[in-house]
Amino acid sequence: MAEKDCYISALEKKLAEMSGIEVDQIRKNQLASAADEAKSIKEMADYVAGITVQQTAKAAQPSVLNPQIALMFDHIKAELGEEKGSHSLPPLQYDYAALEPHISGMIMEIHHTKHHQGYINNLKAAAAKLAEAEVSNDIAASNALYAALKFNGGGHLNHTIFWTNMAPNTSNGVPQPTGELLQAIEKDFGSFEKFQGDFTAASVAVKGSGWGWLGYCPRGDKLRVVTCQNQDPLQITHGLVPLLGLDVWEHAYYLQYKNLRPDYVKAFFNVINWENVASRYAKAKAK
Ligand code: MN3
Repeated sequence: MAEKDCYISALEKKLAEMSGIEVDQIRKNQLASAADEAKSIKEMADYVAGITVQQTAKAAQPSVLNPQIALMFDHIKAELGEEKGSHSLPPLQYDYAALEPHISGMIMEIHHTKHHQGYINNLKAAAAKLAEAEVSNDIAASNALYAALKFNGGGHLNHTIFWTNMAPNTSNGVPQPTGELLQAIEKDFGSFEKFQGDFTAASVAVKGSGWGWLGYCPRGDKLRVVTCQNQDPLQITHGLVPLLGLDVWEHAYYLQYKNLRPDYVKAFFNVINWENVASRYAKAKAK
């Protein structure tokens, strides 16, 4: 962890040197406390545009490319089948209004067509810059792009998983997991209700903007509930395979639930697609 922090702070310093953007401003662009996603997306677009690729190696070049850049694109390819730089908005498997009354059609439409699309636009811009940096063998500029690749690549990945984690509720009650997934939940959390409590508490408690997750730990063969800030991708952040994610950025619920995040998290449980979660679990376990 400390090594990672050290690496990040070295990157920030390098980026500040190269781009003329102050470290504080760079941190701000990591959007630790941003609540307004649209504004964040615009800021990130400016941030990517502000990075200049050097044609000649004027500054001392770091010799190591941040390996998380390749990992980010590997995870996107595994989820969406997309090659680096060629990304598009995946269609939903249900109508925007199909999750009502739990999540309104207006939220779903804006969230999908504006917010998710915004991440994709920025990811493509960042990937194009990365390709330029690779051609010039400008490792510093490549590494400097990681914040933007993580934020927008993470946004693309997280939202893609999130849409598939939900489905219209065809019953009257709260849908429940079954089979091996249910057994694993009971083994690792005690009961489904206990899991629901843990997931809810963690998601509600995310400070500012972020995500609540149920993830699979391959090393311990264990399910875990964790949270991520901003659009940080679960696998890169915690080493867990994402099974079930909940967007708790305010834009995901404000139009319907105002500031009542707990009500939104409760409503989410009515539209969880446990079949999708179970198939992700089976795939993760089989690896
Ligand atoms: Mn969102």
